[in-house]
Amino acid sequence: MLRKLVATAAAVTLFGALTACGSGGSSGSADDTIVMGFAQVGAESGWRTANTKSVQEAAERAGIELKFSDAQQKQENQIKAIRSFVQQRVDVIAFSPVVETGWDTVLLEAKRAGIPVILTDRSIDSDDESLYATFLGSDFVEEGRKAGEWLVEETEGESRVNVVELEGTTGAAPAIDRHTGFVEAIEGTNIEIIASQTGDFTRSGGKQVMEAFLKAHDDIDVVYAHNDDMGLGAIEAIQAAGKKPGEDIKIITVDAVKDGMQALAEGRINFIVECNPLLGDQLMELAKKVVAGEEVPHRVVVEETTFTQEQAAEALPDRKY
Ligand code: GZL
Repeated sequence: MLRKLVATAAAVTLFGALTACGSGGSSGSADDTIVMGFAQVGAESGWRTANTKSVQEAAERAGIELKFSDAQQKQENQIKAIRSFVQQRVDVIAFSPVVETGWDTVLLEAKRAGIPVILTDRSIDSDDESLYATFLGSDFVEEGRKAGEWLVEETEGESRVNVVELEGTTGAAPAIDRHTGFVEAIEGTNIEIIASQTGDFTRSGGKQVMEAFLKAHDDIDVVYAHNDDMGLGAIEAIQAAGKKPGEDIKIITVDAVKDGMQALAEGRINFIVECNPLLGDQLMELAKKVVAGEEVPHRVVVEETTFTQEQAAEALPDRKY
């Protein structure tokens, strides 16, 4: 329902003045197709690739025209994309904020233009909750808790357990919250995080940081990686150091993408907390309601589970991503 400015200068001025006041909604054009601007984080991990595929296929199924941008994990690129969607007068904007802060200005521009915003996957840290209609995504603190609780149970009775942590992108909601939840779960136990560093959610980042951890520490018992990709990179570093991943050094990751589940089933990872990337259909349904001016919950939490090595072997054949 892209607004079609009329041809004459006078009409455009009048029409422009109306829409500039954030009238929102469509210009009543004959074409009722909803146009969504989607500003994706990037293509940094298997999770992200699966998430992009889910959004694109769901838009197709829902008959929603998708304008898609890949920010290559740079906030300035996401901000540019959102500004461009506002200028194109799309009907709704959805995005996964690469980091939690620095969004108020551009989201205020979308609000003033009358274009609703949906946060998907990651959230923002803002005092103004009116800047977005709803946030559809996982509870990352709970994901961190699940990882920590498994380790507490797994290492019951051991005198001391040294953990190195491969953190996600600095400032990103999943990185901040997965750390918070894990620390909560291990509080008061024999488990200690002896080193933490960001691997930026990438396999290469996880490998480089793990190589440095192995050089600096000879008493690493566990790797807690904020996503499978960094955990898979850590496996490469552990093997190169002549140690057995999953045995000499236990590995816990988050996501449960196919490569991670394969390593789990083969014993190179010990436990995975699922983070479901298949948000596309829910996003499109929320978008239709928001564009129609219907009430939607301000927070929609995505359901997900956990996997042990045995459960991974069973689940692998049916995994969609
Ligand atoms: C989590 C998502 C994270 C994944 C990573 O919802 O934002 O970003 O855990 C991805 O794999 O890079």
